[in-house]
Amino acid sequence: MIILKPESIPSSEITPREVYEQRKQLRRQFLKASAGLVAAGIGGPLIAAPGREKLGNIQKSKYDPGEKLTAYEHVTGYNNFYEFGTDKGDPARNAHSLKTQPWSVAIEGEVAKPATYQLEDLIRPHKLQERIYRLRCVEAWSMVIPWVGIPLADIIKRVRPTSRAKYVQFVTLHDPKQMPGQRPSLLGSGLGWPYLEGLRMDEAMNPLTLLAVGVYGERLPNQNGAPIRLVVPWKYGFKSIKSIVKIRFVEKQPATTWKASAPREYGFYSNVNPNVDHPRWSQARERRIGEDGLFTAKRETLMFNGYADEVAHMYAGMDLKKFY
Ligand SMILES: Nc1nc2c(c(=O)[nH]1)N[C@H]1C(S)=C(S)[C@@H](COP(=O)(O)O)O[C@H]1N2
Ligand SMILES: [Mo]
Repeated sequence: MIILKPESIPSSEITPREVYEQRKQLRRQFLKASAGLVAAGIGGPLIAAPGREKLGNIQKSKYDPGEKLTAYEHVTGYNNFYEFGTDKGDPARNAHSLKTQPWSVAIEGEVAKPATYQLEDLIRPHKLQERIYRLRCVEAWSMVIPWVGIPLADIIKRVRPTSRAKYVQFVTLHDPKQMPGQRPSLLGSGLGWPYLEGLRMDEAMNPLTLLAVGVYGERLPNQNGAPIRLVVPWKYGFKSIKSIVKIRFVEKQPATTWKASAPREYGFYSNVNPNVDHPRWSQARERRIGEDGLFTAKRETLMFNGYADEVAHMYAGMDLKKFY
């Protein structure tokens, strides 16, 4: 278990108005969450209903774009998690069948000590951080999400990859009994299972890359990839693989699900790039979930989703039209 201590989100002494408003909004979400628990007859600050469990001891981080947070209902109600169906509402409806406790994560391949860790053992030595990141889906919508997690780099340093480790592959749980979207079906997504993702070692070690265990100060709801998922904010959302059971260090660029399914449309890198269109649509603009109305202007998509200062150096000299 991650040790749980109730904690409200403190506001720093002086914050720009927008950030302050956002803090207020975040606090309201917390109050709403606790009200829900009391209404459910569970009450008490330490205990939460299944799927609504506060995480304690969360360190604030500098990662905060200062934009309005996407409402909790959208973050947890509008999801892509094809293991539970292809409609945006399917994961929230269906992911209750995922059993997230106990959960173990295998660390394999080119590492000093390959081992299978109980999730708690993987997480416990590290301090949880809140990081507010933009998430830009390849489908041209975006959100601003307050994740809770630990930098992937911290875990990688602990498991000590060998010098042959050039890439990291991530694997989602494969269990059609728990994941209806993995059962053969005419209405299925057509994706192969398990869902696979990968990063180059420098991308995996980049300080922005997060292993998330929570959102909005609470343990991840199943539909968001409980109990542990990746968040790579400068890449299209599909790189942020959910419900991870295996992290494998490898020499060669590993297979990834979307590239395997449509290599002309999805590449290994999948960096958010307004200048490289998807073959079937433009990537220049995006719709911010929750602010759409008939007259709401779409937002310009930013190079590397706005994280160029932190990540552009990793792609210096690469033709990003070729390495999409
Ligand atoms: N295992 C798995 N991980 C996945 C997906 C999926 O279908 N299966 N969808 C991806 C896509 S396309 C997006 S946009 C993000 C969405 O994360 P969220 O629902 O927490 O916003 O998860 C990504 N991770
Ligand atoms: Mo996505």
